Amino acid sequence: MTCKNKLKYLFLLAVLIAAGFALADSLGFFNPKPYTAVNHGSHNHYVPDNRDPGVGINRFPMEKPGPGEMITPTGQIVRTTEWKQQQQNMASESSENLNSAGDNIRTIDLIGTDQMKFVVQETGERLTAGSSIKTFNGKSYLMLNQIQAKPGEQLRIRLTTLSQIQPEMMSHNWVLLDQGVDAQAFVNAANRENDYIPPGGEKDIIINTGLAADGETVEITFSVPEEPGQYEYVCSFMAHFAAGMRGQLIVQS
Ligand SMILES: [Cu+2]
Repeated sequence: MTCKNKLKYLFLLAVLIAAGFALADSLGFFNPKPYTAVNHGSHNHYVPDNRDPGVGINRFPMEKPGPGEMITPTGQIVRTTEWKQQQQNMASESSENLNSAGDNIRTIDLIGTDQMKFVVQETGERLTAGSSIKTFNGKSYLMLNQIQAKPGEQLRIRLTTLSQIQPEMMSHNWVLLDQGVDAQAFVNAANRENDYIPPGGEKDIIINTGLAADGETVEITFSVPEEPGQYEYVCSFMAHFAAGMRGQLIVQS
C-alpha cells in the first residue's frame, strides 16, 4: 500500500467513525435515559424523571418512546424537537406579555441613585429619558424626565434604591403631586419627623410610595388621573428635589 493510499483509508475511517457517532447521537444513545420503567402488575409504565406528580401512573405509556421521541411530564409521547420548540415558544411568550408581577399592568422600574436622580435601565415606550448616569457599581442608566400615560391607565411604579450611603442620609420615595401644587413648598415642608410627607399634604398627593433605602424596593399601582395635563412627581427626601430628583407625568389621550 502506498503512503497516499494509506492516508486515503485513514481519512475514510475517520469519516465513518464521525458519521457513526452522529447517528448514535441522533438516536439518543448518549443521552442518559430521562425516564424509568415502573412495574405495574403484568406490565410497566414508562415515567419521565420530570413527571407531573398530579398525573396518575395509568396515564403513562406502556411502551418506551422511540428514537427522537420523549415522554412529557403528563404522559404523552411526543417528538423531542417539537416539544422543545413548543416550550421555547411558551417561555418567550410569557416573558413578552407578563411582567414579573405576573399581570399585564404597565410597570416602570425606577432606580434611585446616590446622585439623587430617578433613572431607568432603558427608555421604553412613552418614557422620555435624558443623560446617562453611572452608579457606584459601574452600571450606566438613563435619567428619567417624563412618563407619558393615558387618562385612567393602570400604572405601576417600582422604585429600587441603589446606594452606598446609610438609610437616614440616602433614601428615596416617589410622590405624584396633583396639578397646580407648589412642589417646592411641598418638599420644603417634608422632613424626617413626618416621614417626608408633610402633615396635611395628602390633599396634594395623587399617590406615593414609602421610602426605600439601599437594596429596598417600594411599589405602587394606581390609575392615572382622568384630567389631561402635567403632573409633577418628586422624591421628597431632604434636598433631593433641588438636586433634580423630579419629573413629569404627562397625561394625554
Ligand atoms: Cu431621593
